[in-house]
Amino acid sequence: MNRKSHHFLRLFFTGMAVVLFGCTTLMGAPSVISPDTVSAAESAHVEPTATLEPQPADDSSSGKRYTYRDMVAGFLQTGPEGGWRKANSESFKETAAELGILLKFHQSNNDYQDQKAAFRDYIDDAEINVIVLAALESTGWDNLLRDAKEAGKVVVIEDRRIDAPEDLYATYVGSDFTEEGRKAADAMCQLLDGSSKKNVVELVGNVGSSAARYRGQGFRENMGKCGITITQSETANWSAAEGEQVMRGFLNKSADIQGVFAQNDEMAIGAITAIQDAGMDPGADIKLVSVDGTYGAFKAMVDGDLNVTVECSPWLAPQVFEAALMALNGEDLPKWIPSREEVFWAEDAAGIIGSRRY
Ligand code: GYE
Repeated sequence: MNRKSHHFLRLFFTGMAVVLFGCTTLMGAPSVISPDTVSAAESAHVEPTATLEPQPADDSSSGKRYTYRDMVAGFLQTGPEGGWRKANSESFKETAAELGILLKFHQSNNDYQDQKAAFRDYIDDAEINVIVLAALESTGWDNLLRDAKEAGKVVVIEDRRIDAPEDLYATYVGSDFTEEGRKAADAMCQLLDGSSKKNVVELVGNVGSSAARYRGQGFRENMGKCGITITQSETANWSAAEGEQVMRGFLNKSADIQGVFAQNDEMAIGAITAIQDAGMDPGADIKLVSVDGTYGAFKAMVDGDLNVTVECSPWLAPQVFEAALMALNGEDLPKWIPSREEVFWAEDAAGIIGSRRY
């Protein structure tokens, strides 16, 4: 499809977005870049929808002033992993349509080599001026980042941190995974308060990801406060099916388990099935703490099967696109723009579940 037809489609979808999404403006909302700026909409967990503000005229004498309509973003998504990932993808598709950004979307089916090959394709794609990466693995990106920089592309890392020189990308937009781990351990300490034993098993995300590494690190930093011991730990690759299978293995090895730390909600939901099949009461006999704050977790908390979920917001696209536009216009950016996280307890779930978007 040539650029003219792209342009027509973009105008059409943009017009539709203006009609469909009403007049609350992302552009008019306080900037989402500053980490402590939390709009009212965000605190209600409803993404501020964007419509098209009149863009600054391109009259700057000192070179081009980019607007969202000039942005062609190549988004490198990981692959299907459950509620969090689905919401993260929706955030980019919905926000790009609202802002009039031409979004090229690639999901790698959780195949690291595929994701790196797609990154190379985006570097070679002359239309693309912004590349957004949700990295499957935290290492191995330096050469691609260097080539992207030399090709004049803005790169924004979203969702998962990477280990690469900071000058090779504009910024990282995402969570403090270590703090999420600390919060999970603090919640488990509260849940096990008074218990004579505090044996906890850990369901780990995919081992190479920064989310898995730092959540585990944070949990271990704080679990000592109350004498928690991690007796078994194994990857279940973020999935409910593997979470169930690994939890069965844990229970077969020893039923002397007082808590489960699941590094995401999907794996916790799988573990709940395994605990029920073992004739035990999840949420009571065995306490469960997970991370993400997806709808499935709220449902499990309302059902009394999950005790706590530590939020990790997937609605990152507004912050990502705003940072990318600033980078296109040569504006300075912090090297990390944190997303906003809360901790949700089962006793509050019924009153919140109705307002959750994912
Ligand atoms: O916690 C998990 C998803 O990278 C923060 O990836 C994300 C994690 C999230 O599979 O559910």
